[in-house]
Formats: sequence, structure tokens, C-alpha cells
Amino acid sequence: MTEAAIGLGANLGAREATLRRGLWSLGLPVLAASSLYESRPVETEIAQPNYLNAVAILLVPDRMAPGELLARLLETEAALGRVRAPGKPPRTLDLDLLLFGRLELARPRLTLPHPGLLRRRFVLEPLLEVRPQIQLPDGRQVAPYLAATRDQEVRRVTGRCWWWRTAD
Ligand code: PH2
Ligand code: MG
Ligand code: MG
Repeated sequence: MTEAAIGLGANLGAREATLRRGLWSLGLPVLAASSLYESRPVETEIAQPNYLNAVAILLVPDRMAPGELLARLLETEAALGRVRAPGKPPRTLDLDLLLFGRLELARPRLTLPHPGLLRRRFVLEPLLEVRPQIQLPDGRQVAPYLAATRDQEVRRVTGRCWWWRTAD
């Protein structure tokens, strides 16, 4: 079994409900899910609504390769209404593969660790909430990188039980 970290994001529609449905739809054991965090969109030219983000740690069976997990993330995004377009437009659901055990990979469609991981506070805060001691595949601790993202405002808006509700 491998532990994978995924980033979840939504800034269109019923954001929290879509994140919850997305996480459940993956059909993999969830070892931990962070609180939900709200932030303004970063790294995009297009004016758009605030994001809700979270990070989840999934338990991936040995028979599932990282490319298969990525395919499942993309299928789930599509099933929940994601329309792909250039320029990082707003989205109902974005599921990003951040870490897959201690694997390092540089393929055209999949880079591990996720290239944006260390510079995005909306990823670092929730990741460190659920795995405060997490390391990169090369052994570096992730926690010290949080300080450099101080200028990005990220607000924790729920506790950690948001994904465990049955209301929707
Ligand atoms: N995702 C992006 C671009 N910008 N900004 C925030 N705050 N949260 C996101 O999830 C996000 C973003 C592209 O995936
Ligand atoms: Mg993303
Ligand atoms: Mg994505």
C-alpha cells in the first residue's frame, strides 16, 4: 500500500458539497482529510471567485499505479461537472496528485511531487495540518516552506469533519 496526498479545490457552484462528493467518489480509503480553507485565486489572470481547498491522504493499493490514480482523479473531476479550458478558469472541482509515497516522476502528464506544492499556501497549510512531519521524496521536510508563503492569505473555514457529513 502507498500513501498518496491529493489536493482538492473548487470555486464554482456548491463548493463544499462538490469537494465531499469528489472525495467519496474516488472509492479509496481516506486516512486523513484536512479542514477546508478559503483563499483568493492565485496564479491566474482571470478574475474568479474564491476557492475552497483541502488535502486528503489516501491509501492506494499496490496494484494501482500513479498514472491510474491520476486517471481516476480526472474522471471524477469530469463526472462532477469539470469543464477543461486553457488559462486556469474557475472550476467545480480540481483534484491534484501532490505526492505518491516517495516517488519522484517527470512525465509529460504527471510530475511528482506536484510542481506547485511548495509555493502554494492553499496546499501547504492543509497538508501540514494532516501530516505535520511530512517529507519530500528527497528527505527534505515540507514544514519550513510554509514561511515563504506568508503573503498568501488562507483562512480555515471548517473543522475536519466536513467530508464525513451525509447531508448532500
Ligand atoms: N488552483 C489553481 C489556480 N489558483 N488558487 C487557489 N486559491 N486555490 C486553488 O485551488 C487554485 C488557485 C489551478 O489549479
Ligand atoms: Mg490545481
Ligand atoms: Mg488540476
